[in-house]
Amino acid sequence: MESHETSYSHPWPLSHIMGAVLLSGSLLLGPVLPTRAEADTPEGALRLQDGPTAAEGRVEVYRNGQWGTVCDDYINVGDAAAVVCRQLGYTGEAKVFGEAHYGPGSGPIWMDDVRCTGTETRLVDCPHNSTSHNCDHSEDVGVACSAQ
Ligand SMILES: [Ca+2]
Ligand SMILES: [Ca+2]
Repeated sequence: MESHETSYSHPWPLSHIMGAVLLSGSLLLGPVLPTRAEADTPEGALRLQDGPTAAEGRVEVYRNGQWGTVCDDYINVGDAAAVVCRQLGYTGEAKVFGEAHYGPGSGPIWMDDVRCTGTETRLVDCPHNSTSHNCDHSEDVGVACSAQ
């Protein structure tokens, strides 16, 4: 594949480890520190945007203080939908869509070449390229979850 494909081979990119350290620090120190609005949103949080119900929509991930999207490259290789829906608390059937099924997002594309195994706790735990991408928002991933 393209040369940048090798850059994701490390399963724990530094930005991810830093995020985990910052997150655990903020959890420990949270009660004594002044809170900002965005401090309530943990690194790696997900939301579903622009779907017909709250349980489906374009997948957006919170990273580096900003919501961004997920590229559809390789998204069908693993069970990314199951990971997304489980992270959001849905336990039923999960479907994934590429090509901006719920419309294109805006802002950063935080994750490319996402290849979940389906057992990850959070989408950001799935192997992926977090340092570069070759996508645009016409490739934004969408997911449909269901409660049962
Ligand atoms: Ca693509
Ligand atoms: Ca790609």
